[in-house]
Amino acid sequence: MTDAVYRFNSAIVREPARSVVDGLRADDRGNPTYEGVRAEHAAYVSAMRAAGVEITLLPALEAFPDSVFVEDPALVFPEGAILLRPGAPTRAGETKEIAPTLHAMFDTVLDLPAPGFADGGDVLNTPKGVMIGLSARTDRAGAEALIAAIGRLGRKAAVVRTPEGVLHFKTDCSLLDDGNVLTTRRLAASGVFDGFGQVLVPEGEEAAANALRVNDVVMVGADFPRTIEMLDGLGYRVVALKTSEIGKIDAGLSCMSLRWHRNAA
Ligand code: CIR
Repeated sequence: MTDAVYRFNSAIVREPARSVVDGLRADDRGNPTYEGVRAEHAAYVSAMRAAGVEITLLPALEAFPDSVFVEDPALVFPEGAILLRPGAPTRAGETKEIAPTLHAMFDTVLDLPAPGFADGGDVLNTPKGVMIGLSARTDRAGAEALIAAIGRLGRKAAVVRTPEGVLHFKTDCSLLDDGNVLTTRRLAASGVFDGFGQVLVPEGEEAAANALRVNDVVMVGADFPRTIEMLDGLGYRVVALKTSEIGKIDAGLSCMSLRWHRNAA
């Protein structure tokens, strides 16, 4: 058993589908290439393994362009998994696709009840409790139902706000360690991280806020040199990973895995 919320020994990932070029996005910055996404995904999987995580690799789902972003249709904790109800209609079916894997890997698998919606990208697990950001994908009913489900797993959760126009709560933040978060200025301004040490991403590198602490390393988008230098200077072991292709469809490093610490039976 481990307490640190960034200690992981297991993760589920899914191969990108060729249809990933049609992934959802808020602004058109051009399509990502399938080969580019594949390369970014492969490097991510290698970095996860190097960080000490055992990977369960699921096959691509052509019918779901965004299905490589397995973080959104489910939530996992050492105590059990929760099948979510993604807020984008084109992603709703991803839950059914990942359910059998979760049932095979967890003794406890809960369903988020209708009618609310919640995406895993809106959920940040911290040592002080789980934060659930309201967004265009996660509504009040979904967040409230999720708090109840998380409670059934023995954890506490609270609703917070995602800045206007930001896809997911975690688009703008990530946990660096037990007491510190990496966040954008706009999210920090809401006061949501009062009580945490807050490391602000440099202006112009907002997308770097979706970093990922995994065991002893912090994975950061390679296109954000000032953030990398800053975290390096603060003593974090940074692993830079290319995210420019997945970035075109509003994704970052947390989106590509479901991570947890699996306790020995
Ligand atoms: C979407 O809009 O759903 C995908 N194109 C990106 C999902 C990113 N997921 C995440 O931040 N957890």
